[in-house]
Amino acid sequence: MDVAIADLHSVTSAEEKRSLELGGHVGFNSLPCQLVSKLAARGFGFNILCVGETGIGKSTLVNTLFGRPFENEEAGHYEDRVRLRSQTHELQENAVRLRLTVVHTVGFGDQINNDYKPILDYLDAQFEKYLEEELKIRRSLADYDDTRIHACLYFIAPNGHSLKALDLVTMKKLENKVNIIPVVAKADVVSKSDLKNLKKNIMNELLSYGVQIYQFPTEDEDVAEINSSMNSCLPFAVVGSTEDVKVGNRMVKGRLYPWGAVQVENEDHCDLVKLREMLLRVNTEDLREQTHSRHYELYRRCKLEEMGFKDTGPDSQSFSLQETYEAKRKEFFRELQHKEESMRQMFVNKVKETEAELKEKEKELHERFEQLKRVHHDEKKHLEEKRRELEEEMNAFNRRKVAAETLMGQALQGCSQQPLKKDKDKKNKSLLWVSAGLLSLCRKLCVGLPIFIYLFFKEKTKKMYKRLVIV
Ligand SMILES: Nc1nc2c(ncn2[C@@H]2O[C@H](COP(=O)(O)OP(=O)(O)OP(=O)(O)O)[C@@H](O)[C@H]2O)c(=O)[nH]1
Ligand SMILES: [Mg+2]
Repeated sequence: MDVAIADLHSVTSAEEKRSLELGGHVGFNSLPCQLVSKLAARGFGFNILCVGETGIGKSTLVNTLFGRPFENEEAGHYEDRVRLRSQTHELQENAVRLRLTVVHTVGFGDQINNDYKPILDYLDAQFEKYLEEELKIRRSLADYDDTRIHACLYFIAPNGHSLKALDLVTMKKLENKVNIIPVVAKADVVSKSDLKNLKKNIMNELLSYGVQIYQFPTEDEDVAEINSSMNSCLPFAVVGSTEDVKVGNRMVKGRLYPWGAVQVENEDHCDLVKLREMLLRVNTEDLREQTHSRHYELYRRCKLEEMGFKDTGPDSQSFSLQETYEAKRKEFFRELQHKEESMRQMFVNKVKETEAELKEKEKELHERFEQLKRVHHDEKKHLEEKRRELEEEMNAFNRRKVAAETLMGQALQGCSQQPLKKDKDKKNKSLLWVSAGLLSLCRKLCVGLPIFIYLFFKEKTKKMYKRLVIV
């Protein structure tokens, strides 16, 4: 039985597909209608990113495109970095619901460096969110709130001859992440001929730097003609306004000037209608598809390759997810072991180094301690000697003091036995002895004051001695 089925399978696969005529109405021709009604019931999501300098007219243009004012918060020039501000709106046109998300750059062009980095990060973050959902075991992509950006309106300033360096760099960075549609903002501020030259220069520059912008698809013959003519109109020169101005006896959206009115929906005045046509009427689905099949696929491929997944092995054999997972797991464990070993080795080396350092430090401390001990011992010895010397001096001084006191006593005794007429001389003699004793005492006590006392008493003594000699 198994063999028979296998044979049948090989026969049918080998055969060419045959086209068969149906006998009557079956009903599967309603498939597109089923799809349309299903999609219409689910609603559509469309996400637009507006990249442009502060005050270039981003919010006004989006308001003009959708014919209604969305919330608008003006940005200052003092942002410390570029931010992205996102707003989501539920719109309905007849029975079709559209969940429109508009993301604006805030502070773009006000920084010196890397203005595009937050934009790239934002785009990657939306891809990453989608990839995470896709890789989940229980995923619900049908209800998933897709935040991936489908179209990027890149606003180019109307003044100047061409693109700024920042515009070129940013568009080059964004080209593989989003569908770029360049627009010349505030096109009403330049003359028609200047605008023509500006558009030409911009396209030439984009071409020479190889910047890939979104090309309206020309494969589908229904839209091939209009899309190819629109491709030649790029970048669209747009004017935004939500104000109603009176032109003749009609009220139209436009900007009023002393010399006349710029009608935003007049194709002779600007390309706003063309942009709306391309963005919202003809190529919305292609923009969504390109986002998924080109930009997201590229992100997904790079991300999975980065994670080590691949479709084919080294011998060009197809590689199953299971095999990739196993190979990756083994590689991971090998790396882990290798890392563990190297870390262990590093730890051992570090311990050894620290141990050696500590030993060295201990030795130094020991030497220092010994040195201090020696110094302390020497000082102690020195102080001991000093103390002994002082004690000896004190003893000698005491002895001399006692001798002086004895002498003084004897002198006083002798003086009391002399006749009265010699009283004055005896008094002088005893004063001499006292002075001599005091002088010797002072000399031993200190250096400064005794010198003074010594000199004083020396003079006194000399005078008395002279008088004594005379007597
Ligand atoms: N001449 C002219 N002025 C415009 C045009 N579009 C907008 N403006 C004016 O430019 C100013 C800034 O417009 P916004 O739409 O707020 O600019 P923005 O880029 O959203 O500004 P931020 O969000 O603050 O970065 C307003 O005064 C608008 O009226 C235009 O097409 N032509
Ligand atoms: Mg704004």
